[in-house]
Amino acid sequence: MKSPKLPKIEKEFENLKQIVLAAENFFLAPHLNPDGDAIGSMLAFNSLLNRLGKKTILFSQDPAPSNLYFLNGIKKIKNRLPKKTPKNCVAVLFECSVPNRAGDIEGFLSGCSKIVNIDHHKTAQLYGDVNIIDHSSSSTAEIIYRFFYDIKLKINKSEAACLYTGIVTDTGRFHFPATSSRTHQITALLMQENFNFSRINDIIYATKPYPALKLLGRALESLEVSENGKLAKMSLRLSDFSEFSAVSEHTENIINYAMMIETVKACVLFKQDRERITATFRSKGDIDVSKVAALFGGGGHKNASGCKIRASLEQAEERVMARLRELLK
Ligand SMILES: [Mn+2]
Repeated sequence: MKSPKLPKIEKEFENLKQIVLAAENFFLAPHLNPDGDAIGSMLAFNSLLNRLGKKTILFSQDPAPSNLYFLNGIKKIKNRLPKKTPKNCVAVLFECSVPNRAGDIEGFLSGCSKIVNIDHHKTAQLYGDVNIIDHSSSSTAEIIYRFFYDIKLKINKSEAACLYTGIVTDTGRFHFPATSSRTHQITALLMQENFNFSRINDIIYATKPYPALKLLGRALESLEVSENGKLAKMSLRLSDFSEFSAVSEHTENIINYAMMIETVKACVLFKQDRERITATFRSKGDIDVSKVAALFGGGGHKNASGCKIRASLEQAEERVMARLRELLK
């Protein structure tokens, strides 16, 4: 599959600069189930706009992860759309491959004068009036950093903390292959702002709620390997969530435990909620699990992707596992 020819990022930065300087009202939204990168990038960009005297509406249909509540401005994010789209409002979407990845915002968007699409995923479609898509960036935070540089605004301490959070979470603490020397250079520059990076890492990586640990135990108990140890599977039932008063957010990172098995090339975690099954995939090397996610209407990266399936847990497992076995052949 050939990816679409991307517009040059310098030119798109220039277009964004013109829009940012000209418009008064902005609407900012991350993808559903927003992560540290989408939220951190959005908050830093919000701060940039506010410093330029712009009015902003921050929206996220799903709540931001509760461990990100230390980020400056996060409490301004509303989970309800305003009744009316303000006049000449520019919508800026963070990591939304298509606009409805931000939720049910179609009506609101139709009243916006322009749409800006900022993303670093291969799944990004070019639906915006401005499309700032850069596959070479480890994170959207890296792109936002470059925009600060471009618009010649010196990053402040709280913006640096937001962008650092985006980079750290999206690179798995500088561990995933998308991490580049530029990622480290940008991080080094951010750290000059003297925010408490150690505390950020403590909050995100060394703090776990009790239900999350109990759920991890249940997932590990369910762990099975097949295809000569190449494929791993874990499952969490609705009853596991209710037993420990756990929510979906408590499953974060569980999938990575299956990847610790040396022989495993791909793994999947199935999570059951009231309406559907969420399948989360990870893989190593050239095994492209985003292809499997796409077959079920999902998306993501080559080595990290996911999808949602309306079926029973057993049916979803059967259908997805068959595709994963094909992929590993
Ligand atoms: Mn990201």
